[in-house]
Parts: sequence; structure tokens; C-alpha cells
Amino acid sequence: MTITSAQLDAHWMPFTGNRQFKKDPRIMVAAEGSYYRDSNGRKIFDGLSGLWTCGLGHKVTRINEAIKEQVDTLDFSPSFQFGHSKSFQLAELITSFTPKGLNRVFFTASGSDAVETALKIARAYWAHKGLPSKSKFIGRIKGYHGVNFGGLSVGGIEANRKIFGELLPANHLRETITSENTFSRGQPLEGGSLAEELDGIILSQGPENIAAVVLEPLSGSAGVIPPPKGYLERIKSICAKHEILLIFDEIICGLGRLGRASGSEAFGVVPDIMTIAKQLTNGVIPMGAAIVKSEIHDVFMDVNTPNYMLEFPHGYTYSAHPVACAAGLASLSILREEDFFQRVRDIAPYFESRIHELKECSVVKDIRNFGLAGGITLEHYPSEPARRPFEVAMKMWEKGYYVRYAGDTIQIAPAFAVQETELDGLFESLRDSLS
Ligand code: PXG
Repeated sequence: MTITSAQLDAHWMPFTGNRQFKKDPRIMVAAEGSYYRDSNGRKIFDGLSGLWTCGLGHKVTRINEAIKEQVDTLDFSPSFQFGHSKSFQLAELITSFTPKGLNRVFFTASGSDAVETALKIARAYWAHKGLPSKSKFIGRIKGYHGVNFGGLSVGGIEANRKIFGELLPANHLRETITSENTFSRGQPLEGGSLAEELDGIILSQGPENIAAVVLEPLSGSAGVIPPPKGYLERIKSICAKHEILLIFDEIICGLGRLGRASGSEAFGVVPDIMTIAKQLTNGVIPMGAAIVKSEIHDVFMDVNTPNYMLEFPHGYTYSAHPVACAAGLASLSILREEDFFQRVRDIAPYFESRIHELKECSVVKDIRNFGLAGGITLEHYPSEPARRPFEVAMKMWEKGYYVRYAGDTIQIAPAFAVQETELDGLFESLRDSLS
């Protein structure tokens, strides 16, 4: 079915160069497994699992069946003050994937909402403990925490922040890419000591004014930046020393992308609060969650008010939407029963060796990878950092590959069941496109 120009004009697309797109639209019409079909009938390899969402591939029968059954049984249920069984089942299932102690789940409608929820929990937690001045946040340069004002404030991608005026008070750690750790395979050996900067930032702001440090264990959107060895451990111990909460934004890292249930598990550091979304429902239906330690949750429950009163005045119409819960239960069950975390660990070395072959291309400045996530930084055109990734991604599209371009990077994150031959095709096409 063709899309008219009036229809194209009517939709203001997110994070898209709308003017370019509408001159030359790229329209998906169907998807199955690792492939889309576009409006010209071409088969397109999905090099980013949707938007880091569909690690199980597209059109997963068990998820689709669960959704169909749910809409026919209970299509919606009020999320405030009434419940339905699937949200409780899903919450318990989620806690079987999270590190020990993180076992209270607050459902949200998206990843950005999960981040806002985590930030609000952190501030309210300190207020309940009689320390309301602990309200500032510390994020990191190049961090991405969604698009709402709290997430933008802790986020460190300048292009996303600069035209939106005043944000929440937040300081930012340096990014962890350095000249010594380019072309690292997995976690860089250099750069762990960059975490020491946190101590100075905390002391300059006063620990009594800081609620939480918010980090992606591995930065995703900024182009796949794995934490240097020792970095997260030091962050954790500095937070503990100053009694500051540590929030891991696991919206990309969580639920398999790194070959483990979480970035926390992959890197061996446990936060106080964790956010997830995307892979939670395999992307089929929007859903996110903030998961907190029971000690944090208990501080809210221990308030001395009548028990019909709200403990936390926060939530979304679509929190724990029954259809999303059905999708989440199916998605997490498949991840566990078919051991996709192990599958990612098995294929990751091949992914790593193929992506690093692109180092030979003269425009490639850096390559990073972990699990089934890879980022490639490209040499800028003078004063146009975003142009070359766009051009490369368009060449890939012509060749039948969807890869993500953002900032000065290309990002790759195929489905967990990706085959070696598919990776061969992807990286050979990428090599051609880069040259
Ligand atoms: N935190 C992290 C770490 C994310 O990656 C969000 C929060 C926000 O989630 P929502 O559901 O509100 O979009 C994200 C989202 C990319 C890309 O290509 C990444 C995201 C979204 C779109 C594109 O890197 N991450």
C-alpha cells in the first residue's frame, strides 16, 4: 500500500531527519526472524534487533499467541488500585533474572519512564529517611537515559540536551573512551581509574546533596562503550562510601544482549536500582520497569500513614498493562527455557572477531564490542560528525541491511540466534560500504 505525501507530512517522526526521510522513505511492511520486508518487497537483515528490542527475532509465535489470548481475555485493567494476575507473575519472574536483593518491581510504559521512576524513587527514598537535601544526580558524558527531563539531565549526549533549557541539577563523569583503549575487545584494560573522578565530584557537591549516580553499565546509544576493567567496581565502592544510591540503566544491557541476564551480572557489580525495558517484551509491546532493593521499597512501606494512603504518588496509565505483561511472561520464559544468554556467549567471539576486521578500513577510528553489541566510530568529515554514519547506513540499506547510525557511530546488535553466515554477510557489506 503506498503512503501519500499528505500522510508522510502528517507524521512527525522521532529521532529522524524528517526532511531527508520524507524525500526517500524507508518503509517496513513485515518482519519475521532476523529479517524485515520493505515496501519494495526487499528482504532486509535486521542488524539492530529493531531498536535493541527484538533479541528473540520477529514474529515469535509464543509471544504473539500470548498477546492474542490476553486481548481476548482482559484487554485492559486499571493500573491504579486494582490488579490482574499477570503483573504479579511477571514481577516475580523478573526478580529471578535480577541480582539477589533487587526484588521489587515498579512497571512503567517505556524505558524513559523507567528512568524517571528510578530517579523519583531515589529522591523520595532519601526524603523518607529524613535527608531531603540528597536530591542531585551524577551521570556520565555520553550516557543515554531516555528523553524525559530527568533522563535528559543525567544523560550526557549534548546534542539531545542543548535546546531544552534548564534541566535538573546533575554533574557528569567523563566518558571512558581514551586514546589508550581504542579497538579494545570486550572490556578495555585501561581506564578503570577514571572512576576515581567520582570521589572529587561528590566532595565538590557534598555527599549530603547527592541522591544517586546513574550509569548504563555499558553505554549503548553512544556507540557501545563497555566499562573498563575495575571501573564499575570503583564506582560502586565510592557510592557506598558516601551513602549514595547507584542506579544501573539496563534498558539495553539487560536480558541477554551482553550474554547474561543483566549488565550487573556480566560485570559483577550490583546496583541499588535497575531499569529495564526493550527486551522485556521482545519489543512487541511497550513496557519498562524499575527494580529496587527491598530495603528501598521497605522505607516507603514503613511510613506511618493509614494503609489506604499511597506510599508513592507515581505511576502510569499503562503501568503493568495486561497485554504487555502477557508478552513479557512469554518473552522471559523463552529467554530462560531456550538459554539465549548462553547462545549470545557462544556466538559473541565470532561477532567480535568479524567486527574488529573492519579496523583495516581507513575511515574507522575505533571499534568496541561486548556480547552481541558492537559500535564503530567513524572519522568525521570536517565539521560534520553525523554525515558519514548516515551515508554508510544508507549504503547498507541499499544492500539490504538495517544498521543504526547515531552521532559519529554505526551500531550493530543482531538477534540472539544470528548465524555466522549472516554475520559474514553483514560485515562484508559493511566493509564495502565503509570503503
Ligand atoms: N535508557 C537507555 C539506556 C536506553 O537505551 C532509554 C533509556 C529510553 O527508553 P525509551 O523506551 O523511552 O526509548 C533507552 C532507549 C539506539 C537507540 O539506537 C537507543 C534507545 C532508543 C532508541 C534508539 O541507540 N534507547
